[in-house]
Parts: sequence; C-alpha cells; structure tokens
Amino acid sequence: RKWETIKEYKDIKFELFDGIAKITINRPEVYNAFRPETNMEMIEAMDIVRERQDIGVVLLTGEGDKAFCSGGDQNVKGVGGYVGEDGVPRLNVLDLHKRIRELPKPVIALVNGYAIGGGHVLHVVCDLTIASENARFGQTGPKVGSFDAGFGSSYLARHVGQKKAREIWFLCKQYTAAEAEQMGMVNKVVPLESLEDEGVEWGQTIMMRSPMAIRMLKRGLNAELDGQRGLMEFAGDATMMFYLMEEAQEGKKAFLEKRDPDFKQFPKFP
Ligand code: 1HA
Repeated sequence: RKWETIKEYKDIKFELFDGIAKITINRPEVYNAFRPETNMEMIEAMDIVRERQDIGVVLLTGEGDKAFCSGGDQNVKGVGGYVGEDGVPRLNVLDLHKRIRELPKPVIALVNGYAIGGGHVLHVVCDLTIASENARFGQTGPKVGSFDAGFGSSYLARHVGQKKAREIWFLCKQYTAAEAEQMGMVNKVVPLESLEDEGVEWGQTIMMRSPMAIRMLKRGLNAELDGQRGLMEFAGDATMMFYLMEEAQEGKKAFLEKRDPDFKQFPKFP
C-alpha cells in the first residue's frame, strides 16, 4: 500500500491512500506524547481533511509499536499548560477534540500501543477505535496532576458507563485491549501486524456508504450529547440540505426577480 504525503509536518505524518487520510503522531522517543505544535499540526490536518472532497475517512495512529499516544509531553508541561516554542502555555489538544467531533467524516483511532492520559482521551473522542492486541489503555491525571473532565470523562462514561468511567479516572489503572473491548470503548482488537489493514478496510467500507447519511448520523449521535452546540451542527447540515432543494431556491429566485415566492407548489409531506 503506497501512502502519499499530503503535507510535510515536524511532529506528525499526514498521508493519503484511496480517499483515506492517515495522521500519525511521530514522536516515538516520548511515546508519541503531544506538545502544542503537535496539536497545531493535527488541527491543521483535520481542517484540510474537512475541505478536501476526495477524503472521506481519517485514521489516527501513533508511530512505532509502543504507543498510540502518551498524552501531554511532560517535558514541556509548564504553569498553565504545555509550553510551545513560542513560550506560551496551551491546552490546545481540546481544540483538536472539537475538530474531531465536528468533522463531518468519521475518525478511526488505530491504537497501536499505549493510549494513556491525554492519549487515552484522544481515542475516546474518535468515532471508532480499533486496537492491536498489545494496546494498553488508562488515565493518569489524578496521578500526575491533571484531569480532563470534558469529553475525556463525560463521553467516556457514555461508552463504558458511569461506574467504569469513575474507576478509570479515580484509580488510574491500566487495561488490556481485551478489557477495553469488553468495556465497550474499543470496537475491535486485532494483531498489531493487521491493525492498519483493518483500519483501511473499515475506511474503504465507510467510503462505499452514502457520505450524507454518514454525516447526518455522526451529527445526530453527537447532538444528543452536545447540547445547543450539537444542535447547531445538526441544524447547519439541515440548512445545507434545504439549500439543495428547489423550495429554498424558489425563495432566493423570487427575491432576485422582485416577485412573491410561489411556495404553494411544494409538497407538504405527512
Ligand atoms: O490531562 C491532560 C489534559 C487535561 C485537560 C486539557 C488538556 C490536557 C492535555 C494533556 C493531558 C495529559 O496528557 S496528562 C497525562 C500525561 N501523560 C502521562 O501521565 C503518561 C506518562 N507516561 C507513562 O505513564 C508511561 O510512560 C507509559 C505508561 C505510557 C509507558 O510506561 P513504560 O512502558 O514504563 O515506558 P516509560 O519508560 O515510562 O516511557 C518510555 C519513554 O517515553 C521514556 O523516555 P526515556 O526515559 O526512554 O527517554 C518516557 O520518559 C517517555 N514518555 C512516556 N510518556 C511521556 C514521555 N515523555 C514525555 N511525556 C510523556 N507523556
């Protein structure tokens, strides 16, 4: 399989194959921990995916066979956030969470090793998770002086239930891929050497489905949990679909032609 580079970055690889984008966190020396620049690059890559018509699915993974992502890079954890080369402390992985959530295309986490701390949250936020047999999952916040009470807690609880979510966060234990699958936060476990193949196969299957149907399902599943914000995304797409209809075009045409619109011609479905 020949992955073609979409854009060169420092901390990530951003590649394309058959309509499937792959974002790989490429900092294996720190178990793919992220620093502010890593998140900025992933955010930009997600924005490119959003704009490109030829991309339907994203795979998110980590370089090597040790880690998917070990969370925030502890070497640059400063006062008020993780400090980038510009000296500014940031928690900008939260902006990446929002991008993943709002992207009208599925994001599949391919967890190839440790998904720990902020790295665990990252897979939680993705639409689907496929894990290799060697993957290990867990939170560390209360052990290392952090917590993610946002999607990392509330959305996790939707996957595994409130009791398990509290156990994961309060005890900071690690869980095997099999345990994570049993808990309902992993869709499938495969051998490490088949992880990418499985991800590409899922991606290709999704690419054969109706993009609008997939989009509206993601919006609807989000909207139930995301309140007014989720409703806004759902409603935005309803407007987009309305604009595809003759009925919406009639309103615009009548305005431009300085006449009353003839909406009577359109059906009132039961
Ligand atoms: O909670 C948040 C946020 C909350 C709200 C808003 C934004 C947030 C943003 C981020 C986060 C967080 O991510 S907090 C949690 C930060 N991460 C961690 O606490 C995980 C730290 N790492 C570990 O617990 C372990 O390394 C491990 C369970 C993943 C693996 O253990 P293992 O197999 O014993 O390997 P280890 O020797 O510990 O690590 C391998 C190498 O990777 C080490 O480097 P070396 O000594 O070989 O040079 C280790 O230092 C490095 N490494 C691992 N994780 C990190 C790391 N270096 C920097 N940062 C890391 N997170």
